[in-house]
Parts: sequence; structure tokens; C-alpha cells
Amino acid sequence: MNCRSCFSETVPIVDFGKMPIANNFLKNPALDTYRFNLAAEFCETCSLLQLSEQPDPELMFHDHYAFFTGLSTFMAKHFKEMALTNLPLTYSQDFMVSEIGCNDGTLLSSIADLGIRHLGIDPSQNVVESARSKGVTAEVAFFSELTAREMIKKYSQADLILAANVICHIPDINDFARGIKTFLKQDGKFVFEEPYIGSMIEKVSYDQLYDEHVFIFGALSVQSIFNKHGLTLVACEPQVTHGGSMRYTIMHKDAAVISESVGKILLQEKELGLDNIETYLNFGENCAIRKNELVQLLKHLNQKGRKVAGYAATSKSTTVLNFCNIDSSLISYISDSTKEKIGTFTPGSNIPVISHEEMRLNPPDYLVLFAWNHENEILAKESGVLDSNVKWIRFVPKVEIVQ
Ligand code: JHZ
Repeated sequence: MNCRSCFSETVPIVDFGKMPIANNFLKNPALDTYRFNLAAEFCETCSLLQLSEQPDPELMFHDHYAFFTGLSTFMAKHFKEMALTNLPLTYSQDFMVSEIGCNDGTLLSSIADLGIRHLGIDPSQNVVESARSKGVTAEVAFFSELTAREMIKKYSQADLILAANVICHIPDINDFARGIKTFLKQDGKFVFEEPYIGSMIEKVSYDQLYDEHVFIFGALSVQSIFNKHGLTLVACEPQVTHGGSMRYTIMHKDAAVISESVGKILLQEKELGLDNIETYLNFGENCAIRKNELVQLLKHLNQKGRKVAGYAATSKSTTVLNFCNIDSSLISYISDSTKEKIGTFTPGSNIPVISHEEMRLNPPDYLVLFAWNHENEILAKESGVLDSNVKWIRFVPKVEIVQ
């Protein structure tokens, strides 16, 4: 295929096989018929890791999107910090903050509470309604250059544009970058954070790859994407969220003051081989090893008559369950806190999703931690509530029973 950013020929690195829509949690699994091939390719020219095929955006983002940002207390605090630390010390009355992919308004509500002009943009109607209920001004739209023009007409250009775990969902990345170029004031900042390619490679967290995540970025690829559009990377700040993320700050080239962090992270990425195809081919092989280790452990526990369930019906779990061919014979159910997911089945693998309360009433022997990225929050929350005999299984950064 050709790279979505620079159009060079890409190299296939891993193929996970047929996949359903990751967040298609349905009460009637017979209706879950759509499948696409989940595979990743690497562009040696601009170091961009990308899916070779992505379903139509409308199949993933709609009026019943099943993910709500605010369900993690840790993430809610993190986004408050992201919103507030990026505000300048002083700003005029017409200062405008926009968030692309505002979801349920968890981040923007901190801006709205300060009475600052703001605008959330998200393609999923139901989460936008949730944002509006928090006093957040939000529009239902996919962000693009055209959307940017429409938003400027209706509101204004933005001084600060924020996005978290969103840009990696947008396949037409050049149109997106043109949209930022248009929407961002001349001295404005675009700050976004995403799961980091270095962490995914290091931890073999292959479950970061699913339909919505068409890209996994690093500083090398981000710099290349925005440079083509008169914008530039001015800062990189590593984050602990989602198993390792990177926060990038982008400005118009003319206004940019570039921090030392950019050179430092770019150099680090080269030293780690994140611009080298061998690193990615090796990652592809490691995915197969991880799959085998998890399946062997689950089969072994099953043969010993142990009851195994899952904790958190994440989007990421759809990749793990389908790639590893795990169904309800190996994992009886998965418990989750999202009310929209309870009573449904996991896409493709048809494992029932129940509430954590129901799980705690009749707990299994083992719980596979599908939200491994929220391990600290979840283990702290469950200690003292969950039967202390229940053992946790993690599969990132390696497959093991947590001691
Ligand atoms: P979590 C989503 O991915 C989708 P997911 C999206 N594409 C993305 O990029 C990331 O978020 C940011 C459950 N849970 O955050 C609730 C509990 O049950 O890893 C959700 O179903 N108890 C936009 O889905 C799921 O986990 C808890 O205590 O992989 C969310 O998982 C917590 C913290 C979560 O994201």
C-alpha cells in the first residue's frame, strides 16, 4: 500500500486476521456481521506505522459509540491537568479553546467551568450529548479542513486546540493537518497526545492496533506529517497514560520556538530503531509469541478446571480475543463498568459482558486484565471489594499471573 501521509510504498509487518468493529458490543451478536482484515504496515520514508485497511468511519463513530472517557477517574484527572497546564497565564476574553474528539466533555468541562470560550468537536452524537449535559459547547462532526472552515464561520479560529487519543483515529492525515493549519490562530498551539509507538514496541502491546487506531505515532512520524503543511513540532512530553503515550505540541512554522525535548526524543527514537523496518518485523514476530503464551496459559487453567473471566471489555480486547481465537470456553465472561456494554457480547468472540457488581457476587478464580493500562486504578479500586482469592492475569508487558 501507499503511506497515508507521504505516499511512499509501505512494508507489511503483522497480520491479525479478520476482525469485527472493536466497539461493536451488541445484545444480539448475530447482527455483528461486518469483518475487515486487521494488519499493520510501516513506512520507511516517514516512520509512520499504520493499518493497511480501516473500516468506514461511520461504522465506528455514530450515535451509540460505546466508549466514555469519564469512566476512568485517573484519566479524568489527567485531562484536567492537560487542559489547565496548556492555558497561558493570561488570556483575552475572546481566547478560544477547541477539543477535537471531545467525547463526553471530560477534558473541556474544566475549560467551560472557567468561563473560557470553547468548542468540542466529535462525530459521535451520544457522547456529544453527554458533553453538552456538562455545560460544554460541542458540535457533532468529523474534523477535517472543511469542518475547520465551517467552525471558523460559526465560532472563530482557536488559540489552543487540544486532542487526546483521537488523531490516531483519523485516516486522511493530510486533510487533518490542513484543517489544523486553517483552524489554529497564527500564534496558537495544537497539543495532542496519543499512544506512543516506542511503548507499543517495547511492551508488545499489539492490542493498541484495532480498527479505530489507524496510526500509532512517534515524534519522527508526527514531525514529518506536520512539516509538510507549514506546521512544526515544538515539544514532546512522555505520558504514563495508556501504557505509554506522547504529548506533542504543534505550532505554525513562523511562530514556532522549538524546545530541546524535540531533538532529544527524535534522537532517542533513532537509537531505539523506531525508523528501522527490522524493529517492526521483530515486533510482528513478538505478537505471535505473545498470542501463544496467553492461549497456553488459558488452556492450562481451563484443563485444571479453573474459572477464568476478564476485567474491562476494552476496544483493545477485541484484537486480543479475535487474534488469539479466545471465546467463552476459555473466558466465561468479561465484567465492565460501562452501562451500555453490560448485557452485550464482545465483538467476534461472543463473550458475555456483565457488571463488576455481578462478577464480584460469584467471582472467578482468575481475571484477565484487559484494561492493563489502568492497572493501578483498577487494582486499588478492587482491593477490599473483590474476593481476595481472585488472581489477576496480565498479558502486557508479558503474560503472567500477578503475584
Ligand atoms: P480503556 C478506548 O479504548 C477507545 P479502550 C479509543 N479508541 C481510545 O483511543 C482509547 O479509549 C483512549 C472499562 N473500565 O480506557 C470501561 C472498567 O470496567 O483502556 C471501558 O469499557 N473499569 C477512544 O476501550 C474500558 O474499560 C475501570 O476501572 O481500549 C475502557 O478501557 C476502568 C478504568 C475501565 O480504552
